[in-house]
Order: sequence, then structure tokens, then C-alpha cells
Amino acid sequence: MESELTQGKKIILSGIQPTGTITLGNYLGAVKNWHNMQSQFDSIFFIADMHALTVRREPSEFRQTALSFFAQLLACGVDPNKSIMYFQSHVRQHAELQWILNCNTYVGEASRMTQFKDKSAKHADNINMGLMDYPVLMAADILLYQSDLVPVGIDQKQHLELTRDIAVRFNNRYGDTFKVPDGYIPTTGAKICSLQDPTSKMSKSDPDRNATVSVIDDEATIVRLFKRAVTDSGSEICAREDKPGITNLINIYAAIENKSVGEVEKEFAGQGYGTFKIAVGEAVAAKFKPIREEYQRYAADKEYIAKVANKGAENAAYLAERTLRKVKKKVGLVSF
Ligand code: AQP
Repeated sequence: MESELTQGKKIILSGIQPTGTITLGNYLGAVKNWHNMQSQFDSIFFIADMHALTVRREPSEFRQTALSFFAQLLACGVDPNKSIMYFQSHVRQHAELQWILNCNTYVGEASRMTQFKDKSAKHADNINMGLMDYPVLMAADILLYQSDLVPVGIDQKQHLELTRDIAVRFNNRYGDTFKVPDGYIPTTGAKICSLQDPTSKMSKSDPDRNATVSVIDDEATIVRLFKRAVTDSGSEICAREDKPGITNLINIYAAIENKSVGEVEKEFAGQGYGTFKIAVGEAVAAKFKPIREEYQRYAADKEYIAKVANKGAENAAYLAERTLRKVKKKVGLVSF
């Protein structure tokens, strides 16, 4: 996909839903890698606002959150001079390709997705079509740009596999059209768990304020959240299946400090849980301090956000249209 907008490098693409604020889980599982990978790849990152509509949102709050997310991504180091950044809803090709992919996806496949089952249970009063169709929109997001790699947390692995299945099926039926993408799942930080229930993933929409750390929380809040983190019985600081609380904290510290789990265990050998929890809290707070400060600067500059997002959408649409045009032709839609 070489053009004046790309440099002929491998293409990475990823998105984030604008709900709540960017969490430590989102940061370590995805956004940190976007920042690290953007010089090495042709990079495309978007605010997945259409995905977020699968759950009912209060419109004015939703709009504010989406804008705030754009500022948070900039503050996390996603650089519009290196990456294409935009709002998903500003690039109509995502929805157009989704429809064609819908016609090449089976209801059985979509309804088997773990996230669909989890979200249906969580939102039993609103099991809408979008909830089930979410992974097909995600497939459209990825396949539109002929992406090579998709940096995501482990929770998205199943959706990526479905994307690959859809791409292979389409290519077999209509001839080579889509690049079949690979996931890029980080070795540390791929699944950060709740600080209050370390057996479930840290989630933006968790109603328990003590469960989640945000990239824009202040230092005192972050240290307090870690002091309150649920730990396990015993006192040894080691990562083990029967110690999910301490294992989660070790994973967080390792990912923040770019260390291996073994190195962290060694560093804290013989020390108590209390000391370790404070050390993790302080490390996270130190990492997020500049992000919070940058966020305040970007959030106050709506004009800049609009400029970056409009340019990003224009560039993304140009690239997306090339694939969409090809797809429409392949499936036999008339074009003049
Ligand atoms: N706990 C996590 N650990 C590691 N990676 C994670 N990701 C999410 N949670 C974790 C990764 O973050 C990226 C963006 O996620 P998303 O916006 O698609 O939303 P999500 O994964 O559904 O996140 P939440 O926090 O659980 O949102 P809600 O509560 O609104 O449903 C993805 O790459 C994801 O893998």
C-alpha cells in the first residue's frame, strides 16, 4: 500500500473505544505499543466510536469522552506526524465494507464470540445487532487498510482470528483481495487484571472505582489504588497461578519498567506485599505523570484536535477507498 501517505513499511492498525478513560490495561496492552511501534511501521490508529455505540451512551457525554480520548492518545505519545489518527465514524468506508463482510460471515461465527456472550450477559436489556456484529466491523477496520499487524491485548485474539477467517474466505471466493493480518500481542501487559478482582481483566466500564487505574489519574490516587489492591495469602512476591493478585502486580511492574517477571521477583525477594504495592503504585504514577500533564494541554486545544482528526480522516479515507473500490468490483457491484 505505498503512496505519499505511507512509506512502504509494514502496516499496523489498532483502535480504542471511547468509554471512560484510557486504563492501565489499555495502555500496557495496546497504546504503549502504538507509541513504540509508530516509527518502525506505517501506523493507523483510530477512536472506535462506532464500536462504542453497541452500548447505550448519553450523547453529550459520549461526544466529550471521544474528544478526550483523542487528547489522551496524543498525550500517550501517539504522534500525528508519524501516524494517521482519526475518528472511525469520520471514515464511511468502515461501515460500507462491514456490510459486504457481513454477507460473508455466518451468524454462528459471530454468536460464538466470547465478548458477545459476556456483553450480552452484562447488557441483557440491550442485546442489539451491533453487539453481535462488533467483530465484523473490527474485521472491516483491519482489512480496509491491508494491515500486516494489529497490536492488541489478549482479549481481542478471538476477534482477530475471525478477521483472518473472513479474509481467507473472501480471498478464496473472489480472488486475492485482503492481506491476512497477524495479531501483535505484547509479551508483558497483554492482560492486565482488575485491582479488586485479579481473576478478571481491568475494564474501562468497571463500576468499582478501586478496580481500575486511568492514565490521567493523579499520583496520590494511583498510589492509593495500588495500596488498596487485593493480594493473596502468603507473603512471597512471586508470579504463580494460585497468586493472581501478586502476579497481576508483578506483570504491571514488569511492563511499566520494561523488566522480565524473573527480574521483578528477584528485585523484591524477601520484601513484604505492602512495600511492593507502594513500589508498583509509584512506578505507575511516575510513568503517567507526564501523560496527565500533556493531556491537560491537548484537551484544552480543541482546534488542534479537530485539525489532526480531519487530516487523519482524509488520509485514512483515501487509503480505505482503494480497498473498498476493489472489493465492490470483486463482488460484482456496478461502477461507472
Ligand atoms: N485489561 C487489559 N489488559 C490488556 N489489554 C487490554 N485492552 C483492553 N483491556 C485490556 C486492550 O486495549 C485496546 C482497546 O480496548 P477497547 O477500547 O477495544 O476496549 P475493551 O478491550 O473492551 O476495553 P474495556 O476496558 O473492557 O472497555 P469496556 O469496559 O468499555 O468494554 C484493545 O487492544 C484491548 O485488547
